[in-house]
Amino acid sequence: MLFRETRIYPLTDVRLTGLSHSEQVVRLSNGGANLIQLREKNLTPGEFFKQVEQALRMADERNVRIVVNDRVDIALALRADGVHLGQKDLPADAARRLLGDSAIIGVSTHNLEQARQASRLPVTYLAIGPIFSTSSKSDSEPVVGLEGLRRVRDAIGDFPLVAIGGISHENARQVLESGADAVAVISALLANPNEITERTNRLLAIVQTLQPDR
Ligand code: TZP
Ligand code: MG
Repeated sequence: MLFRETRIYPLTDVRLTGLSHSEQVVRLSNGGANLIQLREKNLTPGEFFKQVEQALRMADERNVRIVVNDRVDIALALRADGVHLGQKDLPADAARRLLGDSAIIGVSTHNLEQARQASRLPVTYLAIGPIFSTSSKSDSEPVVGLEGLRRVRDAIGDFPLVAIGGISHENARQVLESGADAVAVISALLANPNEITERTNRLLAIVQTLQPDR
């Protein structure tokens, strides 16, 4: 199972770091991350394509799996490990048809009903958030909170669940104890580009002291 090997799931952010996606992959993987999502909201598709290509080269050498946010076409063309879809992106079953059975496919959800529905789709995991308030997403939905996260866990049984939004070194443990299999994180790892490796390493140390529930 995906989140047995890794309970941290960093996302890249070029605006926040001033670094290319591939440089972020290098720094995150040096800190121990082995599953990384490339998230891009500003570059052109052509520019993003080139950056994903470079990032995949770095990831291959380092045994890191790469999930591409939004762009099923780029993931398919470059044979990335998977794709992460929002509520308004391509339907999950279309992405599954294009990328095949072994692809990692994740879907974002923002409330209990969306999470229930996503758990019936042909996806590898679902993400729920924002758990806490966040400034990393411009059109962020209302916060779900730890209680909301627990309710989602109760509703979806063992379905792989990633929590996202406002997760930090201080609250990651509580988030995992509230039912998440993994924590997806942007600013807690990337806010200072010179500390990405150290912060990743430290978050990993915090979550590794917890035994997976499933
Ligand atoms: N989806 C829900 S919250 C969020 C995304 C992409 C942003 C998470 O960023 P941070 O900095 O870890 O709160
Ligand atoms: Mg999207």
